Amino acid sequence: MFGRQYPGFFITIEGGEGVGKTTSSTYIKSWLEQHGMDYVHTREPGGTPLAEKIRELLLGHSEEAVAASTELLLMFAARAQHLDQVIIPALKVGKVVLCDRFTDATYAYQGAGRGLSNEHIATLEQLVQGDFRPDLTILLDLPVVTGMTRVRQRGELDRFEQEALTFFERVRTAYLERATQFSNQYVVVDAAPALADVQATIDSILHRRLSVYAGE
Ligand code: Z5A
Repeated sequence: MFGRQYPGFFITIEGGEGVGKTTSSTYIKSWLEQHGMDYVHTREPGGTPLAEKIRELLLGHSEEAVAASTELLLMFAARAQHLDQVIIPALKVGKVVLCDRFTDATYAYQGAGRGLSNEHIATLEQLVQGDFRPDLTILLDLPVVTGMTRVRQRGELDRFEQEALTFFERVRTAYLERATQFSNQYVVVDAAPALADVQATIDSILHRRLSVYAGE
């Protein structure tokens, strides 16, 4: 059920803009602490000093247009470093790794959003991570317009957040399609209800998927 390759457990949080990934990660961290689990919380792109520099390149605004293939390669360059330095070492010693976004985001944003081929993404995925995949992906799902309203209330928009609504509709559709295709990995959570209801749903998912791991 867990740790297909390593003794630890790898959880990823995915979803479009404004769905509440950071808010939910904070809730999951406190859940893991309450249940006495040793965990590492990290994010993509980023998670190591080098990968965080790549994140700045990817999210910052620049005069020079960023080619879609450059964006794709930078995502995987950051991921290779992150896997090597943080994710795999933590899983090897039996920790839970909680990661805000991972390769599913690449399929959604660079694949469906930018229109790059899924075959090319799969080739890079295989090169960088082999058969390694998340044990659990929590996909927070929300209508795009609702999510963008939340993001605009939050403040200044990064380079991705300035894309058109149609871009984010493609991203959302791709996520939902992947959730159907990889139903063992994914759990889809409706992110529209009040925060307490979203957290109650996440609580039951964690109990179901981590109870063996927590020794419950
Ligand atoms: N990206 C990519 O293209 N390819 C890749 O392979 C990867 C990433 C890995 C950075 O990601 C960008 O990188 C991202 C995709 C791209 N595009 N963008 N932008 P990021 O994860 O760092 O950025 P983000 O999408 O903005 O994540 P975030 O900061 O976690 O935002 P969020 O999901 O919107 O979460 P939030 O800040 O917790 O919630 C947003 C607001 O809604 C906030 O004010 C909350 O208080 C509020 N909120 C949350 N839940 C609720 C509920 N239930 N009701 C009402 N209000 C709520």
